[in-house]
Amino acid sequence: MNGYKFFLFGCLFTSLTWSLSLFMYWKLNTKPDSYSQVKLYRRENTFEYVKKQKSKYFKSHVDNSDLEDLGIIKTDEDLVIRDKGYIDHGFNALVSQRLGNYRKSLPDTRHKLCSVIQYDQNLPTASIVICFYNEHPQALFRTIQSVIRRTPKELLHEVILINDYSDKPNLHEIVEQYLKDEKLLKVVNLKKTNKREGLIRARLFGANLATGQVLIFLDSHVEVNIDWIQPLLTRIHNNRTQIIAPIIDIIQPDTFEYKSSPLVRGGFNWGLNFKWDSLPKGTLTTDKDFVKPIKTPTIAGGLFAVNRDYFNEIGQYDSGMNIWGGENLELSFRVWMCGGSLYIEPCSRVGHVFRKHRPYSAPNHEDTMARNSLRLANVWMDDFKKFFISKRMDLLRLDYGDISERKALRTKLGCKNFNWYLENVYPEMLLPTDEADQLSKKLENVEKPVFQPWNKRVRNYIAKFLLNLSGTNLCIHPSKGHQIKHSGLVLRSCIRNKEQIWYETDKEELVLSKLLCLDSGSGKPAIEKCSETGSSQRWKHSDDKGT
Ligand code: LR7
Ligand code: MN
Repeated sequence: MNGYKFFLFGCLFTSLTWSLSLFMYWKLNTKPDSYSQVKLYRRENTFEYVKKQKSKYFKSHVDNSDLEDLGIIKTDEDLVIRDKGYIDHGFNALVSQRLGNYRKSLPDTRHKLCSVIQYDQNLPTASIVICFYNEHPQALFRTIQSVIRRTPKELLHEVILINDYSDKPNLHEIVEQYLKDEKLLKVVNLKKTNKREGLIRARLFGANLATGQVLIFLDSHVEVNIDWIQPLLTRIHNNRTQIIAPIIDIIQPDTFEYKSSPLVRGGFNWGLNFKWDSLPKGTLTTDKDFVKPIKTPTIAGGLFAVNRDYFNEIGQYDSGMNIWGGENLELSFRVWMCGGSLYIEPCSRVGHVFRKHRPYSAPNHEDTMARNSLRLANVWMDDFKKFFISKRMDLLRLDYGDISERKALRTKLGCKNFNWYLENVYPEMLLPTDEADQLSKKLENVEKPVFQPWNKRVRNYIAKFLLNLSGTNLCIHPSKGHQIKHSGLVLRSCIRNKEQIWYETDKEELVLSKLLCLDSGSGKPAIEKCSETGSSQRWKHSDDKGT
């Protein structure tokens, strides 16, 4: 009796294992042509990886897993490459170098529904314009290779590469030789400007050489992801006045890990800095919402696609803008106010290296962001420019050059006014006066507002950070203690505690642990009681995006 039961159980077990193996064999040998199979296809890679790594633990992001060892310092030379790289590029150049000219697999960060979308065969062709200044060679090569290998041939009209008069020795020759060796000179057109122009005029130089139907601008340290171009071209194909940006995924500057970005849209503040805003509540409820284009008041500026004729019709860029900054808001306001529109396409993903700091400055250390912002405020913002100026009284006497041509463009195109833009495109944007009203309303509802004795107004904290000496583990630290007035400042190992966490306020103060303000009054930096008026407590940093 027992033997019989055992036999029956054995038969059942064997047939079950066989059916399961047959099923697995069939699944793993089928190509991923629909979403339900995509996951399995990814798991195939996982299996390969697990085999390769043998005893190593399992990782969810298969494609980033090989990065682990790339940062290991083996020689003194490695150390120099890494540390000099942080200064020259704002990222770990040793990892970038070892990662090489192309990375085969990136995590597919799109929503699952994106991979089943069938795109029109008959899309317009694209000229990709990339300008660079002193870029790290491998970062640039990865940008080019990712474009060439992840763009269907018939859609890639050309890549236009503009060297913005880089002064790194031999960089131009290195790039030229690389393109020759890789036989890329047919697709990639490398040109150099005659002087340092800045990213705005360098892009214009490239755009004016282009002959494809659509222009796509990219920064020189990006990697485009799977099927990145089709969603962009599709939108423009359907409506020539839409400008479309991809979702900008994050390439981490220390490890080069590729991470997905959430769906957000672009906005700005009255300091005329670009910022990301979360989507209005309820926008993302069903799966389908995750693949719909996102209407956006502004774009980040670095990566977008535009119909080439339309780009020329609406006045390209303001060529009077120098080096860096402001052109993204100028383009955004202009497009909306003059009849076009801006969208972010969630199925198009491009990774961008978010650097630790901007590693270059403008000639003569000009604050080009300020100058460019003044130009755009005076051309496009009508009376609302006062809100910018009142935040930046220091700019009142700054010479921002001649803007008559841009004003004439606005008249010629018959554009709507800035009030229309705010009401219709960015109704969430509060005027500083509304902000004050909202704040006092909030205060009315607070029964006993608690004020610190030193604090006559409610401080509005807009950022929180350590002051970290770039490329080191050293942070600014009070010599006597964070609660002690007149305490000087020294460098100590970063420990992220009360003694090191600074808060930036909307009045440009830097407040240590929300208590005492960074002060330069005595000639040496120290922490002092926060005063309402003292200009010795107002601090500016040239890049507030952390890029
Ligand atoms: O003088 C220069 N000449 C250049 O050719 C200075 C820069 N450049 C090149 C540079 O090599 C790079 O390829 O221009 C490109 C952009 O410069 P970055 O990478 O220093 O700019 P960023 O990434 O710090 O800043 C963002 O804002 C800029 C405002 O002028 C531009 O619009 C950038 O394109 C833009 N980048 C992005 O939108 C990527 C996503 C970041 C975010 C948010
Ligand atoms: Mn960039």
